[in-house]
Amino acid sequence: MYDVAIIGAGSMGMAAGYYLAKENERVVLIDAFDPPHSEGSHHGETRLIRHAYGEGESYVPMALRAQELWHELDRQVDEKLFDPTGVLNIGDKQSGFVKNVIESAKTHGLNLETLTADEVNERWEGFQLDDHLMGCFEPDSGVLMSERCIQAYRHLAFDADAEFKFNEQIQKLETRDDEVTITLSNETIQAKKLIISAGKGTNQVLAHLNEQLPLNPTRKTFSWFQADEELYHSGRFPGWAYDVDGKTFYGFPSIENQGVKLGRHDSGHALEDPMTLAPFGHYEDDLADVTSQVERIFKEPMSHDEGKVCTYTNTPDGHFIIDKLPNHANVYVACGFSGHGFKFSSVVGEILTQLTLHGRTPFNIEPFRLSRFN
Ligand code: PYC
Repeated sequence: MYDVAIIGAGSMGMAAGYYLAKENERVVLIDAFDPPHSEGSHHGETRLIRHAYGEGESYVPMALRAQELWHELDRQVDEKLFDPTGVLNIGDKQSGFVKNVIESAKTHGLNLETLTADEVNERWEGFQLDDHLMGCFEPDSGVLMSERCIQAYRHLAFDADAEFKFNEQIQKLETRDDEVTITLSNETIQAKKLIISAGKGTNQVLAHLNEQLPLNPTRKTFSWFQADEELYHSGRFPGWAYDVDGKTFYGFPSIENQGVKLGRHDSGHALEDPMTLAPFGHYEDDLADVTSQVERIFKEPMSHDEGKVCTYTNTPDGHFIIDKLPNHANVYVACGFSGHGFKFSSVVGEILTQLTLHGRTPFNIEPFRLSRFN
């Protein structure tokens, strides 16, 4: 009998697997693929970590703890996991995102520099922001190497005796008061507690328990552009988030000569079958969205190099779900990260560890409760 089974060993699940195994829990991680992989929400090499949080000031304590845990993880492995590029939050004065960034910094005493468009363009010559925009620069945040982070947690979890069942589909799932039974293709697993962190596949897992959550898997794209390394390399150019006229984008400097990466955060195509994604280029806006953004904010022309697709698992309000599943003892769900969750996966792993071990966490997870959808 395992202490904890985790279904979905992507960002959140792999981190939880490591922190639980480190606490000497007997842990099994189950995944439909072999993580890190490109079927979840952690591929594409990089993710931003932002501290002054445009989605709401209540995320800040989690963002700061997540950053501490990423630094700790970085020290435990040979490869670099975090690049301290800083992040520039761009918007007009009406942008709710930028207002939240400023509010977050004030409330939590974060390092934040507020700059006019001219000041931004002067400091980072690769930008050409319009006059009506402003930038809020967080020098302490930056870029996470997302696939390497999952790989690092995987190694550490393995070393701490976590067991892996990868490339496995759930055939059957049953919960009883003090026990969960999971049937895979060739074996049946029993555990005292269960964490479901299956990303876009969460409702497919929950269907075995006759449960469903308000999750809307959405097809998203991101692209790399060839850029002048002199202006756009990560020692010189920051990560950035952009909220103007209701359109939101995010982007990265060129890291390890890979070119500039960016994607559109809002919009996207709703997925009827979350397991089937049309390839990049299938829709006209796959390329049009990013090329128009490149022309809008960068000084230098850039040519499109490569595009990829991924899935956001969106909730109706864009906020996460981290909670106990009602009607099932000892089952926790962490899902609906709505395209801005990766940076938190270290701390979500810690929170899931606290919840499964003690039934509570010192972090405020009230905004992430399922009861908000009642
Ligand atoms: O939340 O910073 C973010 C982000 C980057 C890419 C998608 N979301």
